[in-house]
Amino acid sequence: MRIDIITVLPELLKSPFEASILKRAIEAQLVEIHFHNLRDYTSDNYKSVDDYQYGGGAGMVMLIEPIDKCITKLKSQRDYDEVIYMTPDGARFNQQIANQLSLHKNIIILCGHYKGVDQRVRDLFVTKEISIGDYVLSGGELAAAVVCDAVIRLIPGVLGNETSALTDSFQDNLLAPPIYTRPREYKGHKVPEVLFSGNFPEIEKWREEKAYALTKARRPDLLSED
Ligand code: 6GU
Repeated sequence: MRIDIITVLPELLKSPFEASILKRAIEAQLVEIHFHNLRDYTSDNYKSVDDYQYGGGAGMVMLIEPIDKCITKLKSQRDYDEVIYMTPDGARFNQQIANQLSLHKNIIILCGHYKGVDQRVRDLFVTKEISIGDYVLSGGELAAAVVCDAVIRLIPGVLGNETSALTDSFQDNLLAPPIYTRPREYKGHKVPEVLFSGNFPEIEKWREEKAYALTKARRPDLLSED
């Protein structure tokens, strides 16, 4: 998979890809990340990427021209499955969207900044708009890093144990059950006995019951989703 990220702040985005699982995924060539600084696509001496909005009102708007130049150049080099715009008014990101995105070959992620982009960018280039939750960040960069992390870990081979993404919270619309490791007893607090039974159907049943009870208590909304 190849991900091209268009941003005015590439430095804000780099570090999440330089550690742990994402770093290893890149080293193993399971994913390629390319950053594109919008300022490299400007046409005036000031390297403007934004301007005041027509009609008046607070906040700057990202210009269409540098974005057009960058996207058009990328599209001339390969086909893209999606051009994703990160924006607080996009569709709320979830595991299902992460699963879908992980199947793609090439995607572009455009990070919004200031008030956002000129509407014509959305009308002409963007195929999917994503928000990571109901709060406003100062830019789409951190949200893009969140989406990339969630997607990349789903690419086959990225996680050591292939099954471990399948047992994540949300994969079956259930939160994950409690997990334990040694010691068996810590300051009087014991690990549930069933986990030592060696009876795997019994252990699986316990985990399912715990996952269901936890989901019912914390996220009943997940149980009513299809
Ligand atoms: Cl994608 N961008 C911004 N600026 N704020 C957000 C967001 C995105 N998702 C949640 N809040």
